[in-house]
Amino acid sequence: MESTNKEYGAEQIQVLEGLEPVRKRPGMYIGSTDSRGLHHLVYEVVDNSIDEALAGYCTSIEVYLRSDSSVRVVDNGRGIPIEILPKYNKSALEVVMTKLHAGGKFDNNAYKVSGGLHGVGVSVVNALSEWLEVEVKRDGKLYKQRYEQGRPATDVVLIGDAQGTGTTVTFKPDKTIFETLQFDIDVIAGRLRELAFLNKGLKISIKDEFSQKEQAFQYEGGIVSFVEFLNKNKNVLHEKPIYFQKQKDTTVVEIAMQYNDSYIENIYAFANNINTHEGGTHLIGFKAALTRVTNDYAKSKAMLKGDDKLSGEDVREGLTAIINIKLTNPQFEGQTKTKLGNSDIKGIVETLVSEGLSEFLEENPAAAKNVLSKALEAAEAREAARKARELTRRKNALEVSSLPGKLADCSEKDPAMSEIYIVEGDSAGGSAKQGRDRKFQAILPLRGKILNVEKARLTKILKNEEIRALITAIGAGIGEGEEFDINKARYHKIIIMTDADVDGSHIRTLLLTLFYRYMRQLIDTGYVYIAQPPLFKVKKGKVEFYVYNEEELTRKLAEMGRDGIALQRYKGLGEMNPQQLWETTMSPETRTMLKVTLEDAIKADEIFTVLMGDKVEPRREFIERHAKDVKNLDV
Ligand code: 0RA
Repeated sequence: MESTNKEYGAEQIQVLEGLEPVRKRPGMYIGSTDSRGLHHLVYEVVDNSIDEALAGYCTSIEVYLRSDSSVRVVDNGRGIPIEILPKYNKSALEVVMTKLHAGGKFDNNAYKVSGGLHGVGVSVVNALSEWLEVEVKRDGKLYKQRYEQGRPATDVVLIGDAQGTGTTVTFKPDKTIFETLQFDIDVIAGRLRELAFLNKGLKISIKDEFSQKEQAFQYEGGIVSFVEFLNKNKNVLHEKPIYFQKQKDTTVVEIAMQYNDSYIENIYAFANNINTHEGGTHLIGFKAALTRVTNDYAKSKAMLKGDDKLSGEDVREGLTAIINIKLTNPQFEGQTKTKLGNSDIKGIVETLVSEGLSEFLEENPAAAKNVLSKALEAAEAREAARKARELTRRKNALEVSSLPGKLADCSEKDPAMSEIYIVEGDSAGGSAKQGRDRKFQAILPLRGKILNVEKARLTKILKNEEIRALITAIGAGIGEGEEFDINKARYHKIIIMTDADVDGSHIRTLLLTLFYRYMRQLIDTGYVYIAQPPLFKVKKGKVEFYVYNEEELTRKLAEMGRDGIALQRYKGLGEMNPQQLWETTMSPETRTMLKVTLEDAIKADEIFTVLMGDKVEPRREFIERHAKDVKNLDV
């Protein structure tokens, strides 16, 4: 911060006291100063407008990404009050913008977004911005104030007359604080769409002023529309989603759910509009109620005999659900502060969901029948799987080594230092085995395509030879809960190496689907990579080098001129000898690899459902829509 400012008055010093800790330790307030923290700034400003919507005064929020890296958020709420607060001898606006946690003092919205990293207040955004301008429309007038690094650069200025009410905040994140100023419109749009679903009727739009890309979200159906959106590419078991909203004291529980014929469980839980990625007491209460009510119903209809029971997993197979709760004093815990901790919420949610579900099942016998027969089928399959697993355990115990025969393991025993290359085909596998550094690189060749796990239940998946080899080689298990233990992973780099053609990309998608659906922690922890073999070898005289994509080739050829150039195109890994494969694709000194990250679970689910599921039309549309990004996509 500047210390040479001559007009350093008492008021400014007070302001500095207010926001200085934020600039000193930004991570404490927004989690981090990387891309994630940067995006948090936008969410924080939008959250303030959402609070106005929750209070019933705001119907529209517009977000603009501008080419100078600034962001503008426009709402039509009441407008931040501008009258002077005697206690501070400043306008309420300036206090809101320059004091930590000042926001909550002026209104009494009980469900205000707060807790964890959320609801830290728009003043935090101000503190971390090179500049911020706020415009307020109130009482027929337009007012404006500008700040620089959190300090007022102007007074609140009356600009002129105005129609309507609202607040516009425009800010440019401070490049001396953030590692990057690059906003990702798709990431922001994902969160805005979520907010539009959670706040029925609210209109939220985003426009990238540079690319002119624009999206708008408004859902009269709220979370019912959310569930329909998530299931749009799936075959549903009942046309109308189950929906209910119930309240106990100050806690409001809203649920929408709909089953489809897949084997996947897709539950998103929110508390006060925050996506609780890490779950928490509301999710536990929901699951407990679902398991109990479904079992009670099955018993009462004589669908279960004796002591037979449906497990939690059985009743959640093919379930898409949104849990949306509003509570006072939310406690957010966990690594990313997205786990709801309030212990009384479990019981409240369990009671209300039990009521809502029982009512639905009694009133909708046809839907109930479809849902129940799916769960009973899942239970049968689970029992068969248990028997199959016991069988393989006994079989494995008889073998000298349980590692697959095709695996050429590395000699290193520390997983953190070890890598495994999953290689398409025996011939490329052979080259990789010869070319590798056997100290820390293991090779597992795959014969042909693995089973499409999107279309099969775990029982069938576990019978697949190639997948079993993968599971035992990686060593961490497969599936949910105790069935998978990331700490048992035998390698911390799992590298998919396939040909740069249609078959190769198909195999890569099959493997990624397996990891995403059944070993997701491998992806979340950042263990999964995609090898980048070269597409071309260019030779001119004595100079020889590899080229990894088409754009690079065009550029190089233009630089060198085309005369006397010998160009070799690699269609498959098999065309490279072991030494070439090592130099271009496997040596840590020279290789480039893509790390697989899937930040947005909703988008990832769509991708895998569409690419590997059995509906043809959405797949064709998806591929046409993404044709530019994804070459060689054949599914
Ligand atoms: C304090 C009090 C009131 C509204 C707001 C803040 C407010 C803040 C933001 C931030 C972005 N948009 C906003 N809209 C409103 C209540 C004002 C009243 O009682 O009239």
